[in-house]
Amino acid sequence: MQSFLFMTLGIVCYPTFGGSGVIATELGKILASLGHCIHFITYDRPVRLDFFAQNIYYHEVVTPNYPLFQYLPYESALISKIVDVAMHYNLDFVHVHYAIPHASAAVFAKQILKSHQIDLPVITTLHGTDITLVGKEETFKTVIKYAIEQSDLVTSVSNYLKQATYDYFNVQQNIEVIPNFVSLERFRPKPDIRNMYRKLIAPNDEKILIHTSNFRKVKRVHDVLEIYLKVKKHIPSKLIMVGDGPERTNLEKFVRENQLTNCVIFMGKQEKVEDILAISDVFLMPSESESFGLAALEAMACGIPVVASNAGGLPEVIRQDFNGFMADVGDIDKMSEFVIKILKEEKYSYFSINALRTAQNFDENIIVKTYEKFYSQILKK
Ligand code: GMT
Repeated sequence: MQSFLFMTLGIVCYPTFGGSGVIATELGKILASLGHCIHFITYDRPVRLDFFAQNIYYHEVVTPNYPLFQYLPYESALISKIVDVAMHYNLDFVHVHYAIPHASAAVFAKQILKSHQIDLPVITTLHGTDITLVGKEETFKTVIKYAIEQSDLVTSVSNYLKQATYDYFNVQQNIEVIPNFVSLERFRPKPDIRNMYRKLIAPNDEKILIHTSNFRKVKRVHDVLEIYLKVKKHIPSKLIMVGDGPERTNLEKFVRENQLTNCVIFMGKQEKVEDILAISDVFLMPSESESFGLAALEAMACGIPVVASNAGGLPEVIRQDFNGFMADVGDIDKMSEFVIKILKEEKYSYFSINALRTAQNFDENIIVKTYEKFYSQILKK
């Protein structure tokens, strides 16, 4: 990949396992490897920033406590940090991921910098729940709309999310769709890992279903268990649950009540998801809403077909009866039928190969190039 001009940029993101933080961190890492200078600004080391390399800096946002504060003023601390980094490291622009509070903080920082005769262009990437859940809260609406309109450039991760943003916020702003991406080097079929570890989970050659998420309501994790229960009646199988979150206790209760403790494995948060995907057969994503579905894309890159709901941006990633299947949100019967269909020996490799092919369209090397080109609009202005 050829870089025409080296840029110095700030990246503001959530440092967690969530998709927006993962995309922001991977984007920064690749841009740094291309020679650009990246300043991560966030409250903790991003989980995917597991090493430090040339051209990568990390600025921690610390929010001091004070007895008067019922809630810590993180946004104010973030604004100050963006101003500080922009001034001292001569940022060409800041790229913020997730509207709240990152876009609004960056817009405020831009205004402060203007009073010092410094121009800091703001690029905002909308990821999903910042529009479809948090964004729907009346309390945040005014701020999100303003932050989007005052950003210099805005991207969204799917056509669905772009339209949802226009529908909810009626924003006067051009929104460029740049989809999520995946490292095909990291997420790929791994026959050696599969041979070595599969039998630990499935000693009798059972099929393995997998779900990864933050176990929030929006993910409909209970549907995952219900789908599995139905599949298990027809096909000897196991279910791996990767991640953690508010629904976990209820899920574990369900597993115990249904005598599934030997069949459903809760693995908690995992850094090397790619190795767990490598031993799995079908990925489940029955979400209520999903702007893109990065976890599904990562599964596909490992050759794992997906059964999902046809919500949000998922139809932009999953093709019916090609790399997986989709059904209406909550249609557990259909989703379990689809899993059984995929697992039929004679059909499985068709879905698996198509999943791999689909993932190639979202190769990080292609999509990061798109971001790089997009950034150049700012520098030309
Ligand atoms: O899915 C989550 O709850 C995490 C969330 C986030 O903001 O980190 O993910 C959103 O952004 C991802 C990266 O762009 C998308 O792939 C996910 O589809 C999106 N999640 C939802 O829309 C629910």
